[in-house]
Amino acid sequence: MENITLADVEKKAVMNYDFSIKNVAETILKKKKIVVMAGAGMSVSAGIPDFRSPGTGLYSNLEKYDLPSSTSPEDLFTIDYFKDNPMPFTLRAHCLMPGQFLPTPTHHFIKLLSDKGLLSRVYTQNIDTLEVLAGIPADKTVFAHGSFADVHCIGDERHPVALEAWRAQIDKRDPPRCKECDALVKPDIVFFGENLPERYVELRRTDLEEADMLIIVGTSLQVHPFCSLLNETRADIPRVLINLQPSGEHLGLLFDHKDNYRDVFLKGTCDDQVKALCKVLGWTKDLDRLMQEQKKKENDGWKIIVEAQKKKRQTQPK
Ligand code: CNA
Repeated sequence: MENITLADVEKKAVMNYDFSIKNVAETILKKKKIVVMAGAGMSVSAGIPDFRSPGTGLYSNLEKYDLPSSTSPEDLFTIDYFKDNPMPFTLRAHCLMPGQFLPTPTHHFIKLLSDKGLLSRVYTQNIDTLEVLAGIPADKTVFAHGSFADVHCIGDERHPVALEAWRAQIDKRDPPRCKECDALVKPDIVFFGENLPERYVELRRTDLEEADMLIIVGTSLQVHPFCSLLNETRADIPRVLINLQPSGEHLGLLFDHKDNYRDVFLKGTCDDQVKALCKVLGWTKDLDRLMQEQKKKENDGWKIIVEAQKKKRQTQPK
């Protein structure tokens, strides 16, 4: 896709070389198949640290997991490491247990894109399930790195485990084991060394080829293969990054480069930037309404995730 050469007139048609937030908002309204790529920065204001922000990210704060000095931050999420030493991940899972965090304005903005018929799909690297709590429809969401919304053992049979039973063990800081085969149990989040979910593999190609705009929020674009999605779109669609700092330049996002005709960097927190977008779009009331509705459900997070797991089990028992 990347190497397709566009004529000057086609390049101009993408954004008319106007990379202002006003033009981003106006462009959004002309689209129907927006793909959002999301990362941990989107959930920081919910109280969940990202990985790589210096000082506040998880990788700067690993001391509570009592890891040997030879351990790298990635080890915490590596399947072979987990098999040998499940305790650090158990402590991490306790900190991240769904239900303690609420979706952010950025999650609600994605819900609005969906409500208004503009969202093709959100591909999220996040595992915190806040997309579910924000009410983004399941068919519009791809949890590219899995999520905490379901739990299986890591034995060959992958026995399903009820979320409540798994949580009871995690709350005791006791690495859960399968009642049927004694294998360790873990949420369906993708560890380093594991394959990405089938749904990601099945939908990715068509979604990206058909996308008419890409919005990338809160990600350092360091994790493969997810980050390469941004080069799987057509060459004539705008790509907008909303982040505290530029990312993805190593993958070809051009921003200030003289050849840029389609990449926009909106610098700042995702929440501030989506609120500013909503203002131009005339969606501020809609965003406020979704946030007010959320407040009424603020204690229901865990229940919603448990119910969703039960419903899923009824339709697909394995
Ligand atoms: P990352 O590598 O930690 O990058 C986060 C990016 O977000 C950085 O570029 C930050 O500058 C930026 N950022 C931080 N706060 C904000 C903010 N408020 N507004 C805008 N930008 C901000 O995380 P990635 O998502 O890029 O890396 C992918 C990993 C992170 C995936 O495997 C995830 O599973 C994993 N992760 C997920 C969560 C979660 O589910 N909430 C939390 C931490 C890590």
